[in-house]
Amino acid sequence: MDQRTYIMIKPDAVKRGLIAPIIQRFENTGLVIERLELAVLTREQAAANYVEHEGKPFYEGLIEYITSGPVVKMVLAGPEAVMVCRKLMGATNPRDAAPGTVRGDFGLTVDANVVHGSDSSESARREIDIFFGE
Ligand code: IDP
Ligand code: MG
Repeated sequence: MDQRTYIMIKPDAVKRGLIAPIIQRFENTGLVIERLELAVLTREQAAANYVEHEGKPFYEGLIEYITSGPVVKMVLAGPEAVMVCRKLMGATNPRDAAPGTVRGDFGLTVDANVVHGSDSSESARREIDIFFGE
C-alpha cells in the first residue's frame, strides 16, 4: 500500500543550487512527487515541525537556520515512502552519512544537513498538515 512522506530541501542546499540534483535522487527511487513548492517557512511552521527538539541546545539555531531562506517542500508517495526516503537521505550528521546518500554526497555539517524527511507515517501526516494544510 502506498505511503506518503514529507521531504524538504533545506536553505543551505537551495542557496547552493542543489535543488535539481536532490530532486533527481528522490525521483530515481520511483516514488511519485505529489506536491512541490518553494517557500520560506514561518517561525510557527518551523516550531511545529521541530517541536520534539524544543529545549535542546541546538533548537534556537535550528529554527533560525530553517527559516533563513527558501526551502523546497515536497510530498512523495509510494510503497514504504518514509523508509525509502530516510535511507536515501542518510545519517543526520553528514560526516556519518554513507556515500551515495543525499547527506553523504552533498552535506558537511549536522546543522546544515541538506534535507529533512519524516521519520514515521504519523510524523508524515502531521508534517504534511503543517506545510500543506490550509
Ligand atoms: P533527522 O533530521 O535526521 O530526523 P533529528 O534528530 O530529528 O534528525 O534532528 C532534526 C534536525 O536538527 C537535524 O536534521 C539537524 O539539522 C538538527 N540537529 C540535530 N542534532 C543536532 C546537533 O547536535 N547539532 C546541531 N543540529 C542538530
Ligand atoms: Mg527527525
